Amino acid sequence: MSGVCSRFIKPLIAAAAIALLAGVAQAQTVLKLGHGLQREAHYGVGAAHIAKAVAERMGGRYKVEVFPDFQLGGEREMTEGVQLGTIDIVWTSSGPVGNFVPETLITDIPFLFRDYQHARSVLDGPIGQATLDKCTAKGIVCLAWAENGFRHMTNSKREVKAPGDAKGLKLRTMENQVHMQAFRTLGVQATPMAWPEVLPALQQGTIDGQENPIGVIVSAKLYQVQKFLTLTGHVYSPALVLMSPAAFNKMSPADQKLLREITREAVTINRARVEELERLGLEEAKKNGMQIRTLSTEEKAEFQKALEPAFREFAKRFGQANIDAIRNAK
Ligand code: EAX
Repeated sequence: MSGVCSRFIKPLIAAAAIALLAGVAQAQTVLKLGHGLQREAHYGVGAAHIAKAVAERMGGRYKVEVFPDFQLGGEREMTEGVQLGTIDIVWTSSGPVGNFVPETLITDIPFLFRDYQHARSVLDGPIGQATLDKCTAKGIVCLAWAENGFRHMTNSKREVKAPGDAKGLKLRTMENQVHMQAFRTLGVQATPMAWPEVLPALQQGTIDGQENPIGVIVSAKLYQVQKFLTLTGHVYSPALVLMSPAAFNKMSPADQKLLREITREAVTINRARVEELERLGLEEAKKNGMQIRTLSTEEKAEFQKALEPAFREFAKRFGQANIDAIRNAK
């Protein structure tokens, strides 16, 4: 009897074991996360936390695979991928997102945020949440506001210490209507371009300059092709962690909640890295020959004054009350 049993039982146990393993293996969903910076830069450290925490805290149901350095395309292209469901998660600057969720554009207005604490407090508060809630209707799940940092101007032609010095420069901007309008108001030849095209364009001299946070400037080693850096801090550049509804809606409510929690943890790491790179990056830029100009409060006020025609347009577009609610938030 035992011979007969074992002849039947063993294969049954083996089959059950295979089915169980296959079942567990099938249950794991791989989520592709794309971003545009190096693994050690301020998006990369956040993305790494998401991948690690998901592996450790979601019971093997999910695995996040991170694709840095624009492996999945430019930020506008990756945001489109989230809408189409070809990319599951994207960590992007707010730059191109305004083309999909226009409500985010108000956060791109120059000189809107006083400093990092002000920006984070507004974006993590009711104003920021109300904007995130607008994403769903546009076919995107906005998991959280993140951070790119205060943007500064670089160019290869001349020192910029007043708005007039920027006039006529061919400056790459993000594909962002607010930024383009602001720079055109300064008399800059604003040239919208996806980030992966910028370094080649700077190397070939088809553009004179660009503007970005220190972390991006230094991570991309722009000091190799840009001589002048002016610390204008003209825009606080938020970032956003976006998810495809196709992937998000397949998650259980508990897993959705846990992923949002993990993403908020990742944003804390991202924000700390922004400030760390800003400190370290200035040293590195100086060491690599960049001529760095810090603007006095009065000089910065000159840029704000020169932008007044654009501010009038932004008031019409977004409502002065909405702009003041952000500007005056504590
Ligand atoms: O998000 O395109 C830009 O200038 C962004 O700051 C960069 O891609 C990082």
